[in-house]
Amino acid sequence: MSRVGRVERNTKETSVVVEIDLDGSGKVDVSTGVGFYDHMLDQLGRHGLFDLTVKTEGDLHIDSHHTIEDTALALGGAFKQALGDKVGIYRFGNCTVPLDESLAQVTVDLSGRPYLVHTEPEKMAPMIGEYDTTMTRHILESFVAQAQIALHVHVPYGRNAHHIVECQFKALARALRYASERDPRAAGILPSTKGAL
Ligand SMILES: [Mn+2]
Repeated sequence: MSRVGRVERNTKETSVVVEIDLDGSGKVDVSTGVGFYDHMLDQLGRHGLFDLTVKTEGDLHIDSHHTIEDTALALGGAFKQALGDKVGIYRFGNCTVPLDESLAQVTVDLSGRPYLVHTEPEKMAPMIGEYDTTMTRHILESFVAQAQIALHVHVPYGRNAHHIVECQFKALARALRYASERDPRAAGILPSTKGAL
């Protein structure tokens, strides 16, 4: 049984296609027109061991906001689709990832309810290439809203903006992988006493 998701999203601001295979091998083909964001989505696929295709054409003549946000929305939707009925998965996952001087701690519950808690250093370079660093929280909000997961992301310390953002995507990738992977002891079992996730 394959666990794949596909979302196509078209508005006057952006056209987005996202495909994800949760049981992939980290094969990534991403192009959003925002170099640093491509680099982050590459981390997500690689460290999540997801096969991930992202094609976004957005209104970059305005700025990168819609392009980044709408891609995150589609990614969240595709991830939720791929999770399917959530039978036999671990459900919870966490990972702490350092990147030189920066540290990210990510905890996830594939709960069916959207909730984000996010903290990162307030002082950070405002831009990384065309990537506005205030967009990281907006990406996580958008992803969480569509994926319907509880996500806690904390960067207790860090100095370099590139490192601060990248360690969050790496830890997110690994936490999502652990939570979505099949638990060999739980085959056929839904990880909820409520009977629904
Ligand atoms: Mn927005």
